[in-house]
Amino acid sequence: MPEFRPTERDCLVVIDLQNDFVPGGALAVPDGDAIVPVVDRLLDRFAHVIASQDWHPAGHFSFASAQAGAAAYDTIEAAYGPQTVWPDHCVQGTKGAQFHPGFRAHRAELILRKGYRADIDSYSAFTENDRTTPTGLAGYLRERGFKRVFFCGLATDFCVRWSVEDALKEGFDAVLIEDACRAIDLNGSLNAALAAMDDAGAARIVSNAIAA
Ligand code: VGL
Ligand code: ZN
Repeated sequence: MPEFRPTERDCLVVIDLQNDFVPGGALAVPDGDAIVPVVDRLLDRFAHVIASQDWHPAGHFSFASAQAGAAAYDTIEAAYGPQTVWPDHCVQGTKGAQFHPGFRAHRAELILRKGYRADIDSYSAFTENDRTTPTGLAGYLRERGFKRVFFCGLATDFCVRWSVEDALKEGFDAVLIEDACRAIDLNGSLNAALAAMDDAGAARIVSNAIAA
């Protein structure tokens, strides 16, 4: 039985469903493309959809290639604290930064780009990794009158997790649609992310719980 019937106060946020995050891409999330048909069904269940797009300038400081002596997935010390460094990915204007071709991104009312500042990464769609610079999404959602935000996309343990936690901090109800997400899972980061989202007060559901 569907438990969730989206209303005008609900929106679906699709996090970073981009070519570089699926198998074959520069920062492939294992099985990341498996969510494409699940997200596609979700798009028909929500009147309001927002998409985030990881959008880095070439040579972004979160790329291991920009940090002498660092390898991908190492942790470096940024001005604002520890930061994982990644393979070059989602460079502005490249194919890897484009949405997955199976994602009907034209359903999105807003495309929120993030990670475009040369020296700050942004996992969350709300607040950059310095934890102080806002992206503007909270204000947008409030002005639109949304109360509850449903999250899907890539990756569960980084950009989805940080977005869910920030949505709650900003006073929205947050719902993680678990089967519409996949994780990178670095050193147990998936279990840590699920526990953190639970503790923060997020609901966790499967996509079939949402009424068609
Ligand atoms: C992401 C690492 C770096 C994500 C983005 O979308 O989860 N992860 N940039
Ligand atoms: Zn990134």
